[in-house]
Amino acid sequence: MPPPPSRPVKNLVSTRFGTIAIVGRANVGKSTFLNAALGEPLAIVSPLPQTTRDTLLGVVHRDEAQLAFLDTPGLHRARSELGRRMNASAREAARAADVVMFVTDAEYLLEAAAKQKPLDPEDARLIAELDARVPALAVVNKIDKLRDRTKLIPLLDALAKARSFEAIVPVSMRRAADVERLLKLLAELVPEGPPGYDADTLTNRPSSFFVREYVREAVLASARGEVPHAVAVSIDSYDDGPKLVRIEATLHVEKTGQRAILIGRGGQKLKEIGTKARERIEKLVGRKVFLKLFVRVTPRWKSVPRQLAELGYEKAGRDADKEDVS
Ligand SMILES: Nc1nc2c(ncn2[C@@H]2O[C@H](COP(=O)(O)OP(=O)(O)OP(=O)(O)O)[C@@H](O)[C@H]2O)c(=O)[nH]1
Ligand SMILES: [Mg+2]
Repeated sequence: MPPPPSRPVKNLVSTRFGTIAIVGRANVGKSTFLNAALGEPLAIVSPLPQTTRDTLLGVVHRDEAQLAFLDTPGLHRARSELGRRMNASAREAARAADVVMFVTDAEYLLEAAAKQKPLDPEDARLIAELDARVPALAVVNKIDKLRDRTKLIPLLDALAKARSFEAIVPVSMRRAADVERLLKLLAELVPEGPPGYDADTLTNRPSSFFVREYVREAVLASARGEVPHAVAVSIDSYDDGPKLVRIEATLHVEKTGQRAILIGRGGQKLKEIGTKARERIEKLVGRKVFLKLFVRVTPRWKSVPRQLAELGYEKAGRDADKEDVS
């Protein structure tokens, strides 16, 4: 299997290093931040919740610090073993990190205030779960969507009351200056020490992981309703030639109807998904890619532990068996 993607080596020695877990509810913009911080779209992003299913490492190399980000699945009310594993993986990352970056959506604060509540109940629960000894930053994202930003300012106080945060920062992850500001703040919060990764390390996942993710991202962009969440991707073969990478992958769905939707009339939908995914994979591997996709019904794959493991969704952390309450 090819090595994980890397970037050209910059000659620098940072004096600070730490892991930063990016945690929050689904769809708040955690992966958008990771990509902006890295300067490349490594993580998959979509307007649908529960896009990220696995914790993903992305290492940002700066002169002043090396920041090892862990982008995590959005904490949510789990309805399957997959959902429980996703939540467990996010909690595990938060527990192991030097710094936690808690992300929420500005609209959640406004909605809570409209209901006479200080915080969104799921956000409140999530903040309460964070280890009080770990320094944490609160990030209120998507302020670009607000018509009147002044309304948000007094509401930020509710976050300060819920926990001691190093800073509470309203941002738009779509603004480079805001992302830069967060990186500066985080670089000051991580411990002093030598870098934990080589200067060319971007992530620790192999290319095959990103192939699965980019196929899933194409599905998230092309299919509607329950279908995107019913899909898992497995790699059947990966032939790494000097000029061409040949990949065969299977899209697993839960029901026959979902299979028909993904294939589409005359195979049109599957073709559209394949083209989108192929273009994204070609950028990752820097070569031409031949991608062949199959669709298979694998009933209840989200709930059967053996199938989850086969599809790459391992059990994470010591809470993996804990009853989920978030
Ligand atoms: N308007 C606006 N949209 C944003 C901003 N940041 C992220 N988004 C959008 O919000 C949606 C969700 O973003 P993601 O980065 O996938 O969110 P996430 O927190 O990683 O979601 P999960 O992986 O499902 O937990 C995408 O459509 C993003 O383009 C922002 O600052 N402003
Ligand atoms: Mg995500």
